[in-house]
Amino acid sequence: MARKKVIITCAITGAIHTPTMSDALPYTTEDIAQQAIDAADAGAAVLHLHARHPNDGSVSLDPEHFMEFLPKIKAKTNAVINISTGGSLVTTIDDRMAPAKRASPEMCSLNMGSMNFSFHPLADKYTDWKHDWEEAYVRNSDGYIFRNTFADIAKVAKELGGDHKIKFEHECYDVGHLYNLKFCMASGLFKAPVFIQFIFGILGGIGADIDNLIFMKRTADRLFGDDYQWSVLGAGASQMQLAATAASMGGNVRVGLEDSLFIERGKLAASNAEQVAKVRSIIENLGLEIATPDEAREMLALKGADAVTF
Ligand code: KMH
Ligand code: ZN
Repeated sequence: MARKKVIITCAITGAIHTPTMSDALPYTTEDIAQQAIDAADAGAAVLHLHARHPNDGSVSLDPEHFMEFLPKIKAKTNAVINISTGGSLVTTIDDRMAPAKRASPEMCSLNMGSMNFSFHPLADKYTDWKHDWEEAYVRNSDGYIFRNTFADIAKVAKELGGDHKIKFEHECYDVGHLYNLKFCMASGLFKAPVFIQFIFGILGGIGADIDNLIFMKRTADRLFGDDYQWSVLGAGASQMQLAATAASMGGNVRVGLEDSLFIERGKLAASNAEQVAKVRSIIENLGLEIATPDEAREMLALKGADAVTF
């Protein structure tokens, strides 16, 4: 049987890193749009997007900030747009869903459990912060709970999966999240095949070890059989190694400056596209092919680029 093609997702800016940490982290409308377009040109079939306040790079859940760059990206690429519903540790699920409700993209993220989600150790690495908000934002992440209760998950499933027909990137940061997903599927919230993002290396989630990837994959096989597709996101230094392992094991991969600011040990990436080009070359050197956006649409059974509202 022909090996499935590999879907590269690129997560362009996220809500963890701050402008001080890398000049390459995009936060203006133009930069987010251009880096997304370049990432798609480099081989990303799916673009996972958050918005930032264009003046200082702080995290924004304002749907209008998303609407400033989404049409620009759509005009220049055929990439699948995936909008985050997990962009804040401190606001309600309604606020987190607002951008996806406005844009009705083909995909959005759905975080599959409540957890500690902290990046406070990064705060000690920097002294000259570019913007006033950054240091407290990073330091205080040790005090927040990333809330994704069963009620929250059900709300997202109904409000975004229902009439909007949005397909979810089920973000699973630990083995228990796979069981949460299984429970939700049994309750009728999600239909097979689901698309699972195995996430490694977030402080609060499972560690970035290949043993853990194998364990997550075996657990998912046991729970979901053929009813799922999967991708791997290694946060920080593990990004490329876990992506290479995932591709070798038959999975899909996620890269991007949301997940790691680096291109190799000690060297900041110049752009999202640079990480996409690197992972693409790893995949192709393994003798595998990357999926185009239309192939990703077919593999994930997406509603289609014409059914979005941007
Ligand atoms: N930042 C990633 C580890 C979301 O946007 O919903 C997880 C993420 C969450 O992408
Ligand atoms: Zn995200």
